[in-house]
Amino acid sequence: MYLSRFLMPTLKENPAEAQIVSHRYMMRSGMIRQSSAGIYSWLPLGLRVLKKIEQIVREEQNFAGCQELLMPTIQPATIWRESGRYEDYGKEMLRITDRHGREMLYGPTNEELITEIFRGSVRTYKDLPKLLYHIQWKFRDEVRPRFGVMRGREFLMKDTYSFDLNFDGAKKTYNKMFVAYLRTFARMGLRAIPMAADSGPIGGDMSHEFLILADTGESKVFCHKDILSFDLPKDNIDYNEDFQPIVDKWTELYAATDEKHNLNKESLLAEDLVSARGIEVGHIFYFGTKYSEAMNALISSPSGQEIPVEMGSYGIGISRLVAGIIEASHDDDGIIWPESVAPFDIGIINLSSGNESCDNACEDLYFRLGNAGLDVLYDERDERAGVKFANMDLIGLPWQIIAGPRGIKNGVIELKNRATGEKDEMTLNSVLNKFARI
Ligand code: 5CA
Repeated sequence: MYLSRFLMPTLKENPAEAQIVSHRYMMRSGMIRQSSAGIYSWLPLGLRVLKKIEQIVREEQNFAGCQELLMPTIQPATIWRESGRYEDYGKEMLRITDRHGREMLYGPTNEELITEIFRGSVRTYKDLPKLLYHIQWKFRDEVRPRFGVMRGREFLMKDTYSFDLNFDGAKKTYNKMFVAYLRTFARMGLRAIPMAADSGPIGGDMSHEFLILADTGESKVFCHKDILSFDLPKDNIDYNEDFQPIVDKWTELYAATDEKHNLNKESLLAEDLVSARGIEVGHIFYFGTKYSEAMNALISSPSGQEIPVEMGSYGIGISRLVAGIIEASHDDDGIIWPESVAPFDIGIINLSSGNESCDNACEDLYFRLGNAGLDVLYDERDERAGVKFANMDLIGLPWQIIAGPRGIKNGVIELKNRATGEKDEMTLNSVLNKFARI
């Protein structure tokens, strides 16, 4: 992509309304644009990151044995009346009436709709377990939407729903998702800590939130300091394994959000207790037969009895993660994207646009890297070097190729690593060799 053609309305100054660093950098780099309170358009740069995160989540869900489907954003009120949540959900639910006077709503979550799909399609324990998920926009009319996409009203969520014959099966599924979540966040360069949490309006009695620690996080959290250095599940994982030992390891040391915090732990753990702030990037729930009983989602058991199916749900805040990753990875100059979610792999800065040999060398690199399957953003604008450097640092691509007339005369460019700031002089060919292999 040529930068001059790319819609990336950068800002030099921090927007007054942006109180935390991720919101400031997302606005300043032109990733998003507010449409109304808590509702955003995703401009090309922001959408690229959103899609990368979505794809990592999708790959990990598929690998764990989940199947993707897609439910609508608009749901009928009738199914929410069946579960009893229509009134309970209160003002957070956006209610809509269609032209026939039918009550509809913009889904804040999908337990009812998936239960309705399940009861219409699965009747016997022989078809269990089932793990179904979708990646879809949600709407919650939050009292205080804030911090940009961190707490939006409209936001993108991955929500998985599980169906099992009995508690044992449901617990195995819960453990599987627990491990899948550790892996998913690790692929984005994040250490998300599972913590005992309140289940709120989703319900149920077993629930963990996954939080990344950040001073700007909205949740107050407490945990044993050793959890912060636990190894993440290994790369080659077998989802038929029993994950109870991994889950036990992560849950036996104390870790809780504010609502679940046990004050006695403060004196008990003393020096070992870390109290910090965190961003909730995922939340998993086991709620047994709460929805299947209310909505009559029955399956025939091995003994021939009709019993309500055991369920759980598992959410990841995909749009919130974009901001969460920035909170975890930035410096004073801008964002530092982990390679796995970066909007482009490499940025090329042409320090002397219009200089024939510089232009030719940059174009050549641009197309050859592109042909090798890399996503490249090429700054060929007629701008001052300082502006180009500042923009490239702000948008945080992992690698920058800096090409000036003096170097090009000798066949070399400078390769800068955004995270470390290290710069290496390299020949054009060695740059190609380095990246054609990633
Ligand atoms: N149905 C369940 C799980 S599938 C559910 O709705 N869980 S949730 O309420 O905890 O939401 C799942 C995730 O969505 C949260 O962990 C959080 O990362 C994200 N999320 C929730 N509310 C917002 C919001 N207002 N803005 C951005 N992300 C949000």
